[in-house]
Amino acid sequence: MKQSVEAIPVARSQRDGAQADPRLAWWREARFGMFIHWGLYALLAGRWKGESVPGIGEWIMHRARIPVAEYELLAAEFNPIRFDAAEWVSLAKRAGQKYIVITSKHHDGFCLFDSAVSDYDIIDATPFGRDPLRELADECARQEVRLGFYYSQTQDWHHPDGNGNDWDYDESQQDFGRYLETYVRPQVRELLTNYGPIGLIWFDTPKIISSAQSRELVDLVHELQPDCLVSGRVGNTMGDYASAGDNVIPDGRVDLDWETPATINDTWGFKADDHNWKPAGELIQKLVDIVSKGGNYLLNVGPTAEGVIPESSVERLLAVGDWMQVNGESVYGTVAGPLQGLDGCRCTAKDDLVFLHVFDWPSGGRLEVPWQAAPVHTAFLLADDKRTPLSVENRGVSVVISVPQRAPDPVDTVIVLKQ
Ligand code: FHN
Repeated sequence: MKQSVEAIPVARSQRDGAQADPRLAWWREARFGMFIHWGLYALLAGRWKGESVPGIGEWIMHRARIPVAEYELLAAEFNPIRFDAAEWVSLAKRAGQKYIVITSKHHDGFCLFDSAVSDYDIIDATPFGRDPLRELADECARQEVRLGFYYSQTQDWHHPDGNGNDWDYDESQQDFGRYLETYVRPQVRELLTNYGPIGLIWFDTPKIISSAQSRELVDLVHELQPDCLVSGRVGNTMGDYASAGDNVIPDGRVDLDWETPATINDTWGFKADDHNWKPAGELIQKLVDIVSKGGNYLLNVGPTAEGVIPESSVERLLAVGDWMQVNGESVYGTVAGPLQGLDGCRCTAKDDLVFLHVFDWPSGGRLEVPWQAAPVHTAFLLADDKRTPLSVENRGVSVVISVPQRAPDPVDTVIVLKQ
């Protein structure tokens, strides 16, 4: 089934052949990235004044209507002494993730970087005295992982002219244009000037931003770093690639550059009592499902206030990495495969290879899939170093492959087909 392009808020540039844009080549090759939501909310970990606050952790200020003057005090306690950029980047690498996107400023307004236009940043307002984005930028350069910055361009519950805080501010008195001009643009300039080459800026929740304002942000990013990509959530159908909803996987193939941002449990920012961790096998199948439809998977971790990525996330990412170690060829740089809409099976493709991802292993030692293209000459298990050929019967409308009785990999066994 082919998903209509309208099902995803579409970056307009995608409508006119942008899929050939070489600026996205690394991003298309990557297919799998690490999202990091980290900020003062990690200190609260989902609780305010002894009460558990429902909803996603990074929204606690909004959910509990915490006054700016009280929330700000958290900064003095934020001292993530266990933060180790090398460890985070190497975890992403071991998981098979080729890019990292970290919250430079989320909706709570706290800046995880040293900003000249704000004192509400990690250098000026916390005892930590280090700039994590600087350390991550250096480490990503060293370990050859692309780095991107999430930046909340519209919602800012701390800034008097930012959008979204109706408990401290009278929104009718706010000047959003002034906020963009005197705060957002200078900060975007800092992010794109002080940290070396940046892979992408991940704007989010456009809400009230106008078309002209989105356009100006896109232009600013491209003026400062022409190769830096802009997420579709800059708003008003702009940006270099489209974004599906959070944790949303389209029903079928989408012929755009698009990405699904997703959580491992239910929150983005750390929440101590969110234990709803998806099993590693589910994460692998989601990754494959997304890639088989032409998208990227940006999978989130929410480190603690001490700077530690929760062990439950680490374990799962390492398990995904083990699978990628064996099967990465069927993911990196692939496109949506020719077989779509099959139950229990997904399909990716690259050059002259078609990868069948079998989630539900057939009984009886034979796998039959619809096939009307040029006959399949060779089939083998991607995990088989010897590439022992599996016998293949081309039936005109389908192909039948003789397979082991038991699934070699109960999560996803990849069969390579060559015509
Ligand atoms: O409001 C944010 C949310 O906190 C989180 O950052 C996600 C990630 O995609 N984006 C927004 C909701 O869509």
